[in-house]
Amino acid sequence: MGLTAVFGSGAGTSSYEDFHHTAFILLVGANVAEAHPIIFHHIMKGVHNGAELVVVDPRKTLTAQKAREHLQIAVGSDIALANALAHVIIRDGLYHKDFVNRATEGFEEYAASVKTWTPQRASAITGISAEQIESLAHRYAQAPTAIIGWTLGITEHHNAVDNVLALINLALLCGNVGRPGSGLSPFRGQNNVQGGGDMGALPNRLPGFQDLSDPAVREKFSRAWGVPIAEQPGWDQTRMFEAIEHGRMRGLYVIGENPIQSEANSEYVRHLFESLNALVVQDIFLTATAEMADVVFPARVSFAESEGTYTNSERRVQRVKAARRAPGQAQDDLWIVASLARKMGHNWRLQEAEEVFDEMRLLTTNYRGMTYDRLEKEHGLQWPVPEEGHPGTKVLHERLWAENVSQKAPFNPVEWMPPAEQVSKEYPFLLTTGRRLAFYNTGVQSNVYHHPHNTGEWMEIHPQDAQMLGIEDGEVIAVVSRRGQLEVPVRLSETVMPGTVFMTFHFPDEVMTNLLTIDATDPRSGTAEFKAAAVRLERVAVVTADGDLTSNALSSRIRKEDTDGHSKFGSLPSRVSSS
Ligand SMILES: Nc1nc2c(c(=O)[nH]1)N[C@H]1C(S)=C(S)[C@@H](COP(=O)(O)OP(=O)(O)OC[C@H]3O[C@@H](n4cnc5c(=O)[nH]c(N)nc54)[C@H](O)[C@@H]3O)O[C@H]1N2
Ligand SMILES: Nc1nc2c(c(=O)[nH]1)N[C@H]1C(S)=C(S)[C@@H](COP(=O)(O)OP(=O)(O)OC[C@H]3O[C@@H](n4cnc5c(=O)[nH]c(N)nc54)[C@H](O)[C@@H]3O)O[C@H]1N2
Ligand SMILES: [Mo]
Repeated sequence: MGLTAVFGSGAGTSSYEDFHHTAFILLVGANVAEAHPIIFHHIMKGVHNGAELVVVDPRKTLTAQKAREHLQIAVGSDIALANALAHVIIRDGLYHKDFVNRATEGFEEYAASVKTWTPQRASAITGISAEQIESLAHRYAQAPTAIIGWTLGITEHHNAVDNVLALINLALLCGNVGRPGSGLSPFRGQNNVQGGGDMGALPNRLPGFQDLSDPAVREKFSRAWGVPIAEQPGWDQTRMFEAIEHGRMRGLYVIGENPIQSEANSEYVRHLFESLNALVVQDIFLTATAEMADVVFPARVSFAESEGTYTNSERRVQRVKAARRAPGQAQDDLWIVASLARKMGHNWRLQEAEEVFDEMRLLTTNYRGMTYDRLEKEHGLQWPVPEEGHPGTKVLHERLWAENVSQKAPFNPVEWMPPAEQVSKEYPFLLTTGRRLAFYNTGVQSNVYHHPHNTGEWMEIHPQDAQMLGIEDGEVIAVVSRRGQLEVPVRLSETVMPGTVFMTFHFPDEVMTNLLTIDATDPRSGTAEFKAAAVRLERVAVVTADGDLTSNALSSRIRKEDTDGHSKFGSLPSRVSSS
């Protein structure tokens, strides 16, 4: 949303290769070492070549440990930091005046908006010293080239779009976009998030990010598909959930997601799903969501058995080939969707992946010059590739450096807002959630094998906080938020700061983290604030065999048998009624 608002397309502007020769890499809310190891490899190559790496993260992550400087920022305060950096850069005249005049608009208003954002003011909010802010501002502005990379520490907040705009403003200010070695780089979560967007899996866009509100675009697709294209955008997930709540949506078809465990405030999500007339789930595993479904479509063909393409974070469309044949009569997602359409009376042919790709080429300029043959020979191509002779595009928005810039990039002044939920006497800790290297999202795909590091969920808590609460390393404690509660073993760790605790959401069958998280969403992007929920921690007293009250100290994971029957642990009963 942020990138589209400023540049007209929602994609990272630079290439992995830009990390190799940039002077400065600023990572904000991104644990690249654990969540994007391939990209991290490119970043470390840059560091090896002399790039300065600065990491802004509330936790001392593996990524932060590799940085020249780690700024341990308070959760949800990134706009305060970005505005203060801009304040210093403008105050000291270090911004790229030529670029700002030529390629941007709204500078005066933006400069006025950061006027009050002194490093002192930001320091009080972020917990980062004013000196560190001054110094970072100077180093970022004076670096000949610089890339800002970010992920969920920025985008999983109730003011996610503002968070992103604050970072874009900084890059515009210093001319750090649209040229080699400089750029704005959101790392895509899954292997094909970018590809999903490219295909038009967004409520207000058609394939190639073409705008649904443009009559010419609708006309084009309407002719190609032989059906009228509705003018009004569809619903994003937040809107759908609202519609279910109000009885305006009665059926849901879920493909390749496990929302009952991955959505924030999962007790509420479960309640919504139970109220549906029809829930259809299409997955390669029988997930907790599938267990609730009226109908399950087994998509038994996995990535390793499929043909197609993936688009990665640098817009590179890459050919994937089936490495093995799918078992028995297993069918892939494309076949299932097409067959369903046929049952519904539409005359869809059962197509091969390449035919779908060729249709994409026909209807979108970004893909026009790509063929399966080229993708294979040239190790993927970066869109836009407007015609067959085109080599692909490494750097987006080079037009901003032209003599006469036709479409200027606007500054968007943004104000800091605290997380939706503040700590209070009753809920004195801020819980932030995220990932660990050896596990994947809700664990459906990563918990099926046994791994020596598979110790289950634990909560990271600073030793100082643990001492204050009288909690020992390995002890199982209760965690309570306004939405739910659960029990989890703790690990004392200085990777978090006092007052902040960290959990993953990788083991929902045992520890259902999303019972705690808050479903406050950004009204524009629809993303929930997974990164900030106020919680209270309580010792769990148990009665021992001889009648004593002791704390329940367990160093191993909570076993499934211990938690079965407690709905709060997320072992979900099947649906009561499916009428
Ligand atoms: N191993 C592994 N890799 C994965 C995944 C996985 O499950 N496992 N999932 C994939 C997916 S879907 C995604 S979207 C990506 C996500 O990739 P990342 O976004 O890198 O992963 P997270 O751990 O969710 O969060 C990143 C960091 O944000 C920090 N953070 C939290 N709150 C704030 C804040 O307010 N400000 C700042 N500056 N930082 C904050 C956290 O401490 C954390 O280190 O990973 C992908 N890669
Ligand atoms: N607390 C907390 N919650 C979070 C987050 C967080 O940081 N903290 N992060 C959020 C983010 S960024 C994300 S992306 C979501 C992820 O949430 P989900 O996408 O719901 O989680 P996954 O476990 O990745 O589920 C993917 C499903 O797709 C299935 N699948 C895999 N391949 C195929 C296939 O080829 N075809 C079909 N049909 N199915 C397939 C898998 O079996 C699995 O069930 O979680 C969100 N939830
Ligand atoms: Mo994600």
